[in-house]
Amino acid sequence: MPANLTPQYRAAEAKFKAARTVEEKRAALEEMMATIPKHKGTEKMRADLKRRMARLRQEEEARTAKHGYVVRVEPEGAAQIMLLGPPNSGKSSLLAALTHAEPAIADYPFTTTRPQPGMMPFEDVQVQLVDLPPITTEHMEPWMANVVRGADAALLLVDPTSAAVPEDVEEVRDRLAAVRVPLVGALPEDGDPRDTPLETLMVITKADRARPDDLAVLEEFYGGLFPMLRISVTAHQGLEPLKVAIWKHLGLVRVYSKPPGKPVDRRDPFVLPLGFTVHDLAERIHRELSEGLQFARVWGGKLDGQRVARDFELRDRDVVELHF
Ligand SMILES: Nc1nc2c(ncn2[C@@H]2O[C@H](COP(=O)(O)OP(=O)(O)OP(=O)(O)O)[C@@H](O)[C@H]2O)c(=O)[nH]1
Ligand SMILES: [Mg+2]
Repeated sequence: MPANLTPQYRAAEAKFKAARTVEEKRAALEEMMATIPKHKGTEKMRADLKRRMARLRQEEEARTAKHGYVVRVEPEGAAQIMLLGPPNSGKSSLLAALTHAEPAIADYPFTTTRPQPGMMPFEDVQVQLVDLPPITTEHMEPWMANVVRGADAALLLVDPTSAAVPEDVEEVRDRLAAVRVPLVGALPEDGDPRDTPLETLMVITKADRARPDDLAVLEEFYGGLFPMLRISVTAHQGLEPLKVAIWKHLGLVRVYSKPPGKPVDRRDPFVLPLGFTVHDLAERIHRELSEGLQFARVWGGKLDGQRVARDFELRDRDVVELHF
């Protein structure tokens, strides 16, 4: 669906780009949020705006924190994904299986006490996964809300063999909702503006040990709320489908730029939110030149080098030749 951005939105965006101070940036982002058309076609862009606001808030908090320590995980790669769940649900095991990180894994609860990032290769991009301590009604690290808030998405890990399921999962959702980070299967059309909802995939772990009854309970509880996948780290089941689902869930597109008359560079795609246009890509590449963009040629889908306008919305795996 096309984004159909208004001149008011474009003006606010220009202000954001010109902004130097945090206050100016925040004001411009708020204006962008207020003027962006609210429909399905701008859903990912709105989520992107919220994340930028959340990150700005994190930066401010980090600067102004006087007591205790501030925990922050610098985002890297195409997206940042939080691993959330009750104790022992298999978060660290999944991080170890999908990245080169070597977290502590143990059969007792509360093994993980600090955030640990790792990079997950997926085709030609890298996605950052962040392993986190468990969340329960009695215990949530004080920095958790701040770290989780700026993320692009989350995996909610659930051990179907746990005697506490699904109450232990509800505890995680409740505690995060209480700090205004509700876990959602899909972004709400019009949520509470104070919330930063996190798009969440539910990952049922330990499939090698799960009984059909355990799975039926979870299916009944959460089937309508979250996309659900089953994995087993021990038996190497479901890990490739999980990676594909994570990428799809992010709603990002990979775009390869091609200088006129030269071959395409496929090594290092630009990663953009769905709804970004040829003009947005030009700005990513060189901001000063982007106003001079004449047209672009696109290869991908039905296009084989045809000219497209500046407001052409890019699709995953498009090859783009920009003409200034
Ligand atoms: N059978 C089986 N056991 C698993 C699987 N994944 C993890 N485990 C076991 O479950 C236990 C907990 O795993 P962790 O990865 O430490 O769980 P966690 O969610 O990080 O735990 P905390 O950090 O304490 O919250 C360990 O004994 C793992 O070996 C799996 O796919 N199958
Ligand atoms: Mg752990």
